[in-house]
Formats: sequence, C-alpha cells, structure tokens
Amino acid sequence: MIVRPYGDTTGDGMVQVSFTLPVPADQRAGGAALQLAAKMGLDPAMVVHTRAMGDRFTFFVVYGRVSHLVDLDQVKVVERDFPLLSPKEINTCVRQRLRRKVVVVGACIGTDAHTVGIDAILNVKGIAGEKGLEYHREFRVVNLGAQVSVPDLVERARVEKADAVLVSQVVTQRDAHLHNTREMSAAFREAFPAAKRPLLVVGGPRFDELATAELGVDRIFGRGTTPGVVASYLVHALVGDKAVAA
Ligand code: B12
Repeated sequence: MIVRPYGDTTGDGMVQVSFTLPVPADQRAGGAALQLAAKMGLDPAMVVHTRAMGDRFTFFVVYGRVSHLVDLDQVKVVERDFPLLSPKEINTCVRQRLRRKVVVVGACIGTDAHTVGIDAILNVKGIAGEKGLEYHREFRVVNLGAQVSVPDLVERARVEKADAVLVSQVVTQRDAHLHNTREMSAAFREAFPAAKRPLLVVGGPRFDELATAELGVDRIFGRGTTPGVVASYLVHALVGDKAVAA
C-alpha cells in the first residue's frame, strides 16, 4: 500500500523539518535555509520559523512539499513476538517454571547520566500507568543508576547472578550509544561462557530496534517502551510464557 505525507489536505505531500545552520540570523540565513530545503527535495518550501541561537547560529522550521511516496509493504520493524502478560501472570510463570526470582541488573553505562528512562522501566512507579519491574514479587531488581563502567557492570552482574542485564543509553553524540553497547556486549561475551551469559537488553530513544545482531545484544527497546512489555519479554526469553494456571 502506498501513502504520502499529509499537511493541509489528504495526500498533499506536506512535511515539516527543523535544523540549525552555523550562520547569523540575518536575511542570508533564510535564503540558506531555503537552498538546503530545495536540495532536500522540498518544493515549494517556506521558512515558517527562524530563531537566533546566540550570535552565530540560526534555528529554522521549514514547511514544504515532497513528492516521495511511502510503500508500507517495504517497512521493516521489530514486531512483538511474545504475548503481553499481566503482573499476576508474570509472577505465576516465574514461580511455577523458574522456582526462584528473576534477577535483573540495570544501569546507564559510559558517561550517560540520563536515568529517567531506565528508572521508568525498573522502579515501582513505572510509566504510562504501568508499574516498573520492581513491582513484580518474582523479580529482584538491582538498579545501579548513572555512569556505570562496563567492568563494574560485568562484575555486579556476576555477583548478583543476573539473569538479565538492562542497559540504557540516551546520549547519541558521536554514536556513543552504539560504541558503549558494543563494548558492553563484547565484555559480557568475554566474561561469561555462552550458556551462562545473562540476557543483554539495551534501550533508549534513538536505537534502531533491528540492530540486535550488529550490537551483540538479545533485544533492543526504543522510544515509548513500557515496563509491561519488558517484563513480558523477560519472562518469554528466560522462563517461557505458555499459559499457566494462575
Ligand atoms: C532530563 C534530561 C536531562 C537530565 C537527566 C536527568 C536524569 N536523571 O535522567 C540532565 C539535566 C542531567 C541532562 C543532562 C545532559 N543532557 Co539531557 N536531556 C534530558 C531530556 C530533557 C529528557 C530525557 C528524559 O528523561 N526522557 C524521558 C524518558 C522516560 O524517556 P527515555 O529516556 O527515552 O526512556 C524511554 C525509552 O527510550 C526506553 N528506554 C530508555 N532506556 C531504556 C533501557 C532499557 C533497558 C529499556 C528496556 C528501555 C529503555 O524506555 C523509556 C520509557 O519509555 C532530553 C530531551 C528530550 N526531550 O528527550 C535531553 C537530552 C537527552 N540531553 C541531551 C544532552 C546533550 C545532555 C547533556 C550532554 C547536556 C550538557 N551539555 O551538559 C547532559 C549530559 C549529562 C550526562 N552525562 O549524560 C541531548 C542528547 C543529544 C544527543 N543526540 O545525544 C537531549 C536529547 C537534549 C537535546 N535535544 O539536545 N539531561
């Protein structure tokens, strides 16, 4: 099925983009923004917002028409391939099948101090009306917080006998999230024999959920992830999620 973007009327192809150019906010700046928009295929294009960012930079919002089409049949995404379980079903699965608690170790690694995302997944308060993993009686959660080094994470996972390691990466400058994730997955592969390695899960708003093999992790979760999805995945991957008597 083919679709096109929609701004004012269905199928009109209108899109809005924003960017910053390293030029002062004068007449020439607007012209520079339009030149870039034309090269990006926006025709016609309008600068609808201009804001000086200090003396030497200008931020723009440009609204314009593209002629490109989207083929929905060619879209590739990671579809959820496990059932969504309630906290009660999760606890029952773990109790009946594993007969001990699932141990989860979580952290922001490298220099990243953006803990809100991993806290939303792990802490009781959760996000979007769902409680975090800590809420589940059959999960033991160790949240190491911000700026944890990879060697410290590996060591703590060993000490805690982690079933799963959950890592958050929010800062993407110079692809830090990709480098840190590769370093982390390589360190776990070196430190643990394959059969004993904890499940490696990484998350953050700018990851490509399709990149698991490239980054050496078992699963990637992106923007808008909720704790119920993560808990259900962990049960699916570690314990099995076939229906159990509650
Ligand atoms: C709050 C915030 C901060 C706070 C962080 C406080 C804290 N304790 O977390 C403070 C003020 C400390 C901060 C500092 C900085 N920040 Co900041 N920050 C933000 C901000 C405004 C919100 C991030 C957030 O909390 N989102 C809400 C959470 C719930 O969403 P989330 O992280 O995406 O998490 C969800 C999913 O991604 C997923 N998820 C995330 N992690 C994981 C992990 C697992 C295992 C799973 C399953 C799922 C998962 O589930 C979560 C729930 O749905 C963003 C801008 C924005 N609007 O996003 C900038 C932003 C992330 N920060 C940015 C920057 C640049 C910085 C600084 C470098 C600024 C500076 N020059 O000092 C510093 C860096 C500090 C450091 N060492 O990391 C940039 C990053 C740009 C980039 N491309 O990398 C952003 C995007 C702002 C911007 N537009 O420039 N920041």
